Amino acid sequence: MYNLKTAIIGAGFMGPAHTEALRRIGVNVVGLLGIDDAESTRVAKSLGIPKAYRNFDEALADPNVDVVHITTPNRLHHRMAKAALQAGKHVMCEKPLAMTTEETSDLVETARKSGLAAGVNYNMRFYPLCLQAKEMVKAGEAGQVFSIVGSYVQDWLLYPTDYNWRVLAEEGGAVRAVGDIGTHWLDLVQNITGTKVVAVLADLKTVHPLRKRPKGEVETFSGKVTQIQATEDVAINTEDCGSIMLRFDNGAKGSLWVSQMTAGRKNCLRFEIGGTKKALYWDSESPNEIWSGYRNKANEKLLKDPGLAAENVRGFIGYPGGHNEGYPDSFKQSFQAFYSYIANGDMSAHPPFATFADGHHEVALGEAIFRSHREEKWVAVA
Ligand code: SOE
Repeated sequence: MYNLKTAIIGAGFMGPAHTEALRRIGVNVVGLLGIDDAESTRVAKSLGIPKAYRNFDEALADPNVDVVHITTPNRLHHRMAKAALQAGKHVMCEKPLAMTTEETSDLVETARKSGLAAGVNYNMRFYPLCLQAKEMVKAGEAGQVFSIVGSYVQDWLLYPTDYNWRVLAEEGGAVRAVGDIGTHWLDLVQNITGTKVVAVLADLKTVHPLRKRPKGEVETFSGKVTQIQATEDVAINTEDCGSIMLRFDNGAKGSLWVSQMTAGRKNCLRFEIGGTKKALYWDSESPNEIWSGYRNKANEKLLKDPGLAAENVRGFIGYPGGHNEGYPDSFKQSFQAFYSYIANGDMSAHPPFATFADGHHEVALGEAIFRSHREEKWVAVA
């Protein structure tokens, strides 16, 4: 549909998720690179991708490739995103954009100079009712927003025998639960309310300072269903959970609880936005409904339905009301926004997807949260 060809870099949880979403919008995925030859070949074959690259340089040198999706461990994002832009490819990078603000500011600059499209896959923005919440706030339906609270909780790292590259600071960054999932919540609520977090006060906790690392890598979420044989002890210095108080630039106050160890919560992002006219509540485990709370009349529950959505949200809804949409659909819509932007050709327009500048702000937030936790004080976001 877009006449653009794409290479997927990374073959773990995200590489196949990106591939599936791209195919749903008619993008041709021409090649894939995994961690080694065996993984590249196996995953490319299982997804029916024609080319299994042997290394990153080969992917960049492929004249067929217009767009590169980076879905590797975070440690590699900076080097790869920079090289891809310099090779003239548009880049869609998984979150977080990179490990430090030194890296992300370099990427913002590289993207600016390149004149190419550069996005970060903050897919949560693209749940239809999150877009609807944004429209409600923009239209003044909530009144003045003064509180933004919520959580993002999962349970796939509950046991000390649960392991994945994300738990290592050198692979994923100094903050882990914050950098892996808290960052989604922070991007989402700022995008909905049109605000920016300006200061944070964080209190983080590593529940398992020692985890059992299986010999060989473990795919994200797959520890729950895989029998692990041999393991070795590994010291962990990233947080399993924590709370963060927030100050927003419009004067709103807020708080976020983040945890990858809340038993029974599989992948659950919740927000509650308080305004002077109404409150809004949404839960990613029931993504097809959004609650509006009122003081002087009955509360409302709006179901996802293109006929009931704001006009500019309709284009991001793939199915009629009653036909539920969820996680994979949010990838589809995120990429639809990104590829339409490329096809449109005006790189100065403000896109609905998260830009590298947004990704940079998120990493700056992560650094402020880490510093606040270590120094036990409020920290302004640089
Ligand atoms: C693992 O915690 C993870 O896959 C995140 O990395 C994703 O960004 C989130 O969408 C689901 O959980």
